[in-house]
Amino acid sequence: MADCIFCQIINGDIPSVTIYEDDQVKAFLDISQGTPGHTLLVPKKHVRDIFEYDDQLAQDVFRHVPLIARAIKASNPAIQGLNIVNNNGEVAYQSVFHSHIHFVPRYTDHDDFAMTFKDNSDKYTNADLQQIADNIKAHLED
Ligand code: DGP
Repeated sequence: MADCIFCQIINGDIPSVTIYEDDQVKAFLDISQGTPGHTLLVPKKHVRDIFEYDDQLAQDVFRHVPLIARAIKASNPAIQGLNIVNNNGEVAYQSVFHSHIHFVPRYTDHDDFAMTFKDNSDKYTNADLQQIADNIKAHLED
């Protein structure tokens, strides 16, 4: 897509610092470097978000996740952990609408990345949870 910044990176029209590339994917440093080594893995095929993946694309992209994760971890002994994040939709903090997976190395529990969600477990009965699960299960074949 001509006006997609990640397509332009994939095509070499915009420079990026590449970590890995093959026919299906490219991994490059995120310009924001939320923490040092912050990397993005993107499919070369333009898809907006996870909802547009078919099985083949999922295999082509997600099979690279451990490879990239291990390389980042091995690159710096100060890395204690790694958050792997995939934002889908503006409400979920997606700002570039070419699907991508963030790899954010973690150095300490007060480095420059945070991810929190509220514990609402006291608001749900087992029946509520079962109903939610049944509803999701009913859509697995969609
Ligand atoms: P998200 O908010 O999940 O859509 O993440 C988009 C990321 O893309 C954000 O962390 C910054 C990164 N980014 C945006 N523009 C560029 C760019 O031109 N080059 C690189 N390397 N990264 C970019």
